[in-house]
Amino acid sequence: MHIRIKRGWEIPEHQATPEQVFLSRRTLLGAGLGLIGAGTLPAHAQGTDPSAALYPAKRNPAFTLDRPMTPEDKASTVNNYYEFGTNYDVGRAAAKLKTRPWTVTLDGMVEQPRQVDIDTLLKAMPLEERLYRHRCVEAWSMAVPWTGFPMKALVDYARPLSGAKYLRFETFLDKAVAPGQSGRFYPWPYVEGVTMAEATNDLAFFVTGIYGKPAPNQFGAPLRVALPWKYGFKSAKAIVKVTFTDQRPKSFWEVVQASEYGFWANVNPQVPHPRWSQATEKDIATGERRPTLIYNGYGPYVAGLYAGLEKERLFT
Ligand SMILES: Nc1nc2c(c(=O)[nH]1)N[C@H]1C(S)=C(S)[C@@H](COP(=O)(O)O)O[C@H]1N2
Ligand SMILES: [Mo]
Repeated sequence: MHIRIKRGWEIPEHQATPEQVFLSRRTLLGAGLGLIGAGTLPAHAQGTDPSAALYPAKRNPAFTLDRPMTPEDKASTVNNYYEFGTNYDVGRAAAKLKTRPWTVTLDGMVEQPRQVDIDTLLKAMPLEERLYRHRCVEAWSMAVPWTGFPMKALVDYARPLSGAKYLRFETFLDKAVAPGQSGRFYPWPYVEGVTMAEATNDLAFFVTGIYGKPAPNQFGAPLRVALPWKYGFKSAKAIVKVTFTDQRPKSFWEVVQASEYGFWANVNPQVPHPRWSQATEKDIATGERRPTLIYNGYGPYVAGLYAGLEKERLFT
């Protein structure tokens, strides 16, 4: 039986948060909380980011939200980035990462392995803005305007061979700049991966910016992944290499604790983490709890990707 489910863009207009409401909420929140200072200024704020002129990119209206956008000051001060510390306040530490020059290697099962400078890549990719929800496996969530390009555009650019089944993402490795990478317990560098079918789905996105500007370092500049139907740990930051392979990549958290963090990691409120429930999530801006949605609300786009894979641990 075919059940027609409403897509994200079919949400009635009155349920979307208009920009003005967002802006006034932000002012209120800012006034109420006493904003945290800018700290170390990232490259874009100093006007030194060579990609600054590419922003803001045109918003793709297909991707709408069912909740208010998270104010910039909140999203910028609640981040997960173990390379720079295990708390959520990593902005200052992450600002030390030099994001220029930055080379991205595209290798493995491709017609011709190559290395591309981030600014060359940015000019070759169709930049757009998308409003996406983000759901961390630790049961917090936000909703932000990412700028970036469809993952499919990079797949086409890389020209994979027909035998390639997965993309493997690798984060930079530099202990001198990232104190967390000296911790021997962890299998650095951070690695993540998706299937080719997932990567070429409409929702899979590479992020280069946020809030209409190049992304500050704590968000994973200059290149990170956004897979909004999966738990946040799948969205690797500061990527230096994308490898096309026929072997399923073993991701960072899977190596650390496979019983808790698997390859698929699709959001599902009915499948608890071994140590906590996933039924609800906490909004990082308001502290409000709301019910978690299957595939983080993106089921109409992605549920079909998993047909025939029911025996896999799709939700861990
Ligand atoms: N390289 C790297 N990527 C990472 C992480 C990390 O520690 N290192 N944390 C992940 C987790 S658990 C989450 S929830 C998101 C957080 O993204 P945000 O800080 O932009 O909200 O980044 C993901 N990507
Ligand atoms: Mo997370």
